[in-house]
Amino acid sequence: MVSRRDFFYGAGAGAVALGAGLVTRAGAASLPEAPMMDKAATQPPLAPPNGRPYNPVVTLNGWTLPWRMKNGVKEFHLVAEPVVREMAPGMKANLWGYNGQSPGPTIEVVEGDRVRLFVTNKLPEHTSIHWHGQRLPNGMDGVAGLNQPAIQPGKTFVYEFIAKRPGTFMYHPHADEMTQMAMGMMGFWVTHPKDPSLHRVDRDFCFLLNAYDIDPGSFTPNTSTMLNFNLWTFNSRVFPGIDSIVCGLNDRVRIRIGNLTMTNHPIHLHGHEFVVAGTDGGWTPPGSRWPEVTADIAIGQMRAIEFDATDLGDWAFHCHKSHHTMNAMGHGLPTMIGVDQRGVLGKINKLVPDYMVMGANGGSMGEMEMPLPDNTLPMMTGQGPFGGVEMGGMFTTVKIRKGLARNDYKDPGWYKHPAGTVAYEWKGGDSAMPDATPAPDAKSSAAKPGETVLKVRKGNGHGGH
Ligand SMILES: [Cu+2]
Repeated sequence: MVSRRDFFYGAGAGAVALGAGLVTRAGAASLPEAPMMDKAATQPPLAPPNGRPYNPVVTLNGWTLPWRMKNGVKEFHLVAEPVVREMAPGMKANLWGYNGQSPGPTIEVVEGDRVRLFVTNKLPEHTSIHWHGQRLPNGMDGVAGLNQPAIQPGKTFVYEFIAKRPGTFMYHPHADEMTQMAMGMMGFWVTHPKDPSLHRVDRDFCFLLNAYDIDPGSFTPNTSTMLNFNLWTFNSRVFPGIDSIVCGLNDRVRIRIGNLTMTNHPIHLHGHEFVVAGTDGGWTPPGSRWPEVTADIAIGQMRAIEFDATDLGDWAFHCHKSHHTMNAMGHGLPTMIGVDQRGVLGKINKLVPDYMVMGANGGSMGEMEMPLPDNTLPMMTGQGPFGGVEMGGMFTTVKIRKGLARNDYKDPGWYKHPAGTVAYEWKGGDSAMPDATPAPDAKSSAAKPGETVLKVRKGNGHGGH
């Protein structure tokens, strides 16, 4: 009998063929290191230290998993384990994830790479990993029971395949799936084209859409929830804990989004049109693209949207379902608009402590000073330069600035609006903006009345195949 330590580290004879997916003892002797991450902040892109060149992605509030090259094979080590994820300052959640965080690290490889992934299970139950969207041998597809035995606690399995198709992918368990996805087990995968001049953009971001049901004041998701999630997240973060997407003026920007929630999300960008340049199945042919400002991302889908960052500012970027831009406590409240409820809250609170009523003039709960249980975020929150943003959940900003260095992803602070370009209170008299003068930052890309501008992608290599 082999002890766990021997199983992981013991060298020796008796190597078994890898095809069955089990670690051989010889293989286990050289298990690659499993880097861990202890921060929820967006990490800088990982420039490939070896292997073939590519233009790395930036994972929003995430990171890319380093690898080692072994005889030309890219080896990664994922550890499935319980993690504590900060969802926003002031709230932490007990989740399950990989290598210290949920979601797990992004895996980046190049089309044609031979990839070997060691997966160690430190969860209290069995798991597996399905490589969502990949072309691979059937026995590497990761459906426990169907394609492989489940990975039992304490065991390490090996997956090995060639990353055949460039594009946008995800990974997640295919074992006790409802529980494990509800606990945050998922990650992003990008296979870059082998010709790095293809599909080239200036900034390439990615994140997953995920959702949790965590009762206010508690730390652990309710894993039996099927629809009524109360925290709608980008990479297991909620606004105002989601980092901004920082872009240089006139950069070509790609944002890759994968949806591992149980509902669809119409993702909306302000101030710019984009095209869907990639889907689950690969790059879209350029002739099939049309401009839009909202892309609905269905359950299990990936979308890569692209746009030219032509207009300076802090542009909202969010799910358009309004209850998905709210944090917990947003459900089950009656509409109180127009109801005179002076004194009602006090009376109700004698019967139901912590009961909250909606304002008579609308929601405006961002401004309400409610005592919240520990480890609970306000429902609609976030301070902007002009006051409360009154958002939560799936909301962030695309910040477009002049003169950013190519690899500068630091938050530049709030946009400083040129004089005369901010909506203002009318107090009589003439407009503060001279008539018929374009705003100083407006590029001449605007359509004349009656004219439709269809933005054609600029530059080389955006053309797909
Ligand atoms: Cu949504």
